[in-house]
Amino acid sequence: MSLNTPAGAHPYVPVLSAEIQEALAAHRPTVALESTIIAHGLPRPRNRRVAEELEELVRSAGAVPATIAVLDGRAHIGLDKDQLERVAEDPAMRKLGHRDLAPALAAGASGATTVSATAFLAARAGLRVFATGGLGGVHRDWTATQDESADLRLLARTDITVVCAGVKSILDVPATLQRLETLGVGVLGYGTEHFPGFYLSSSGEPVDWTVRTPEEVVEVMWARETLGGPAAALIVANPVPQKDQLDPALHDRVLTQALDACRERGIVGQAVTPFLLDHLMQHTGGASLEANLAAVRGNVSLAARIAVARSAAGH
Ligand code: PSU
Ligand code: MN
Repeated sequence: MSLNTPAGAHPYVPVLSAEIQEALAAHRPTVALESTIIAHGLPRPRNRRVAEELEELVRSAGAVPATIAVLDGRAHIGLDKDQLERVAEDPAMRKLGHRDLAPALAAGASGATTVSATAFLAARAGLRVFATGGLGGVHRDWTATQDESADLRLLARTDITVVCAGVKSILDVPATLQRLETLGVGVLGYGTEHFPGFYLSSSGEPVDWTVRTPEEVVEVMWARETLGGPAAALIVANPVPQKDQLDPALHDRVLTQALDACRERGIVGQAVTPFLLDHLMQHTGGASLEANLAAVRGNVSLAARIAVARSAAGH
């Protein structure tokens, strides 16, 4: 599949930055980064600095970053400085899951991409490693609302390695792990026998497989590619370092309040996740934000090391 976008290419074909095109052609390491965390998951103006910092982390590890977003009806894989700034600052940026991509392109709209939209666009462009904070998943009140992030189903159909700090702890973690098993999405604990808890180093739930180095992750990716079979993502669940985690007692107390506030205000759909993340930040004196950032930084660095190890291994 060719994704080069020569002049005159159809505007619905994703645009790869020149740097990403060159890196892919030369089999140099690349890392996809999502933009919803920038536009809707972090407060302004810090979000812009974080967006730049994450790209810098990838570069300093020897890989090429590709932040992914939709701008004026075109899907971009790899943003320049002005485009990245726009994602962080433009209040008109919508939140786009995979299903929103076609309507957004057709309408000429702009939006940040969630894990589902980013993973899809990244894999389509030939990127194999993707870093985010925490995945979406099954919400705690699923039986009443049926709210399950589209991230899960998309990852069940997409060949990509996603480095994350587990799923957001605002979710029903055991139910989400169960869904991942049903959907055939592989889960590796990175340096841990427990699934991470996003703001917390551990969710308390066990994982079946543990790896300890980027090379071991690459070996699993290689084994999957060689085996073949239906497409599915591989999750590398990388815990936030214990020294950077949110105090578990504070986490549990504030999360209960946040979930109550969400229900009382009748917040539903796409607004739920940004509301809960923001509520936690406000009511932990910013501590949840620091834990979130520590998790994202760790994931981005690890993703870059995996991408570099994969290139070095020649696959
Ligand atoms: N990780 C973070 N912050 C975020 C998200 C992930 O640290 O804001 C975003 C991702 O884009 C993820 C989305 O795909 O939250 C899930 O939203 P929902 O539950 O509405 O599917
Ligand atoms: Mn949802």
